[in-house]
Amino acid sequence: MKILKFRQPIWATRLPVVLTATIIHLLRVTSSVTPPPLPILPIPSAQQISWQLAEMALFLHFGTNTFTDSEWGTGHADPSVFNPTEFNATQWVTVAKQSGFSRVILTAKHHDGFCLWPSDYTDYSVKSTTWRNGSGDVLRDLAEAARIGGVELGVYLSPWDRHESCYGKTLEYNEFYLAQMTELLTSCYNLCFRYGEIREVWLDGAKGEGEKYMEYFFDDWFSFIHQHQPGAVIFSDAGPDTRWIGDEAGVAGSTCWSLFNRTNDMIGNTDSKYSGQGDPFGHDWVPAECDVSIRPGWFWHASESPKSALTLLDLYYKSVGRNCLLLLNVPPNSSGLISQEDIQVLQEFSEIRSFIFSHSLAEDASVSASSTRGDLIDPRYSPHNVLQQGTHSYWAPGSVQSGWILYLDLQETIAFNVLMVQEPIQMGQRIIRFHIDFLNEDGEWKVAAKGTTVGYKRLLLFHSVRATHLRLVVEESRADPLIAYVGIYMDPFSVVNHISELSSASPINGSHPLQQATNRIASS
Ligand code: FUL
Repeated sequence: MKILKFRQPIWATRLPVVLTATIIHLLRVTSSVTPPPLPILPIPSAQQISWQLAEMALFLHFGTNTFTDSEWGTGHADPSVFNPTEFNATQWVTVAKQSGFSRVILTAKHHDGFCLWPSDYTDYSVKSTTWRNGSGDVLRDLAEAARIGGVELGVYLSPWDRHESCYGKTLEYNEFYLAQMTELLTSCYNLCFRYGEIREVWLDGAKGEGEKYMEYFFDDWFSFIHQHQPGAVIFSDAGPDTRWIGDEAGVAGSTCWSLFNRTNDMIGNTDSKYSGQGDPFGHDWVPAECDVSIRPGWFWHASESPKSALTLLDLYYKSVGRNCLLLLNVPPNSSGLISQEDIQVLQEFSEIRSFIFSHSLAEDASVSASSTRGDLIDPRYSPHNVLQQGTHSYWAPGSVQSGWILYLDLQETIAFNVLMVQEPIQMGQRIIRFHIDFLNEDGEWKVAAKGTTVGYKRLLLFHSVRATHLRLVVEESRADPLIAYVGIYMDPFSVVNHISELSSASPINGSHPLQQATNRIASS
């Protein structure tokens, strides 16, 4: 039997396509689209944006100090002490990934001068150890594990070198340092594989008192690093790409600008207040990195234990939540592995973060604004964009408006105690001061929390409020404020000392904080 198939005529199958194209064409000719507002300078480079989006990086302090129970090695420890019999870089990378860190930074050389890669320019390296018969290379294994695990790699090459005999001789040492940097950043002279893409180069001006005077040619080093690894950001006390926050406690100023004047700060001699807050009038974009160790020391010591997961949560609010990157040091132990106690804490920290932040309680809100840029039907600048995760889309107010307000109708009464706000930093950092209000039962607007700068991400923790209607009011801004994201959350773990400030002490002692918080919510 022959089956006759019904065939649409060609013109009918193409009709929907033709109609859609015609509508788009009509829209184009009848309404002109309002262009985006101009960015306000300075703005970040593409590398700085991708660095900031990472939010957290894991610092790995490892070397002879790990075996000699020291922090600042003298530079004269016998290299044979370095013998991490169970060394496994894949474990380091797995721990980083599973706890939400997408970048790892290794102390390729710390102040003692011992190199974790077989440098041709010194005999003080893994080459002179019995570990793997002198053919091991910590950086090579880490680079390989990071590449396979999809984690970004950074290196710390300490300028201060207590081993190298030419340290103190300006030209000689600058050549020596740059030669070592070349080994880290480029392929070797016969093009063999070295360490692949390096995303961050970390260096500082730390030096003990009374040590030899040494002038570092930072500008030469920085140009050279950018030439060889264009995807890398350079960290130092004063940039060029990311700056030190000015303390080793992992805490940023509650006002924190990515704007900065590089010429106002000197590597090795920073003004911690200036570094901690940045500069609303700064000409350079140099966002801050908050470095802190999970343990009291930077290197592993058998006698020390890690901070609690709730302390890490507090640090997260005070670093990532204040427009910075959190660089958390988790030092591998003398067997060459990250210790179980540290892994346990990192896992809890990760569970707590996803418990609080995986869903905004405002995700189904309806959002309106005091004004909106462009045509009302143009979704480009719509207030509704602030519910979308990320910094790509944003709400833009109409030009030259004096009040900048976003209204959120949550559709039901919701209890929350954390606000997250983000600016689209690709357009520059703008907001100087803002507050969040809720409508109380008497129909009056009450302030829930106040904040100053926002930048990439601002988290405010406050006493819990229950409300159906909220408004975010931008009080002062360098230019029309643009808002990429607004989210509200409930954090049952932290305690508020006073509005907008967190306590560092945890209210919950003992076993697993997640379990305790869940019990607390269930019984309330
Ligand atoms: C400082 C160093 O002196 C410490 O040992 C540690 O490496 C810390 C991250 O930076 O400048």
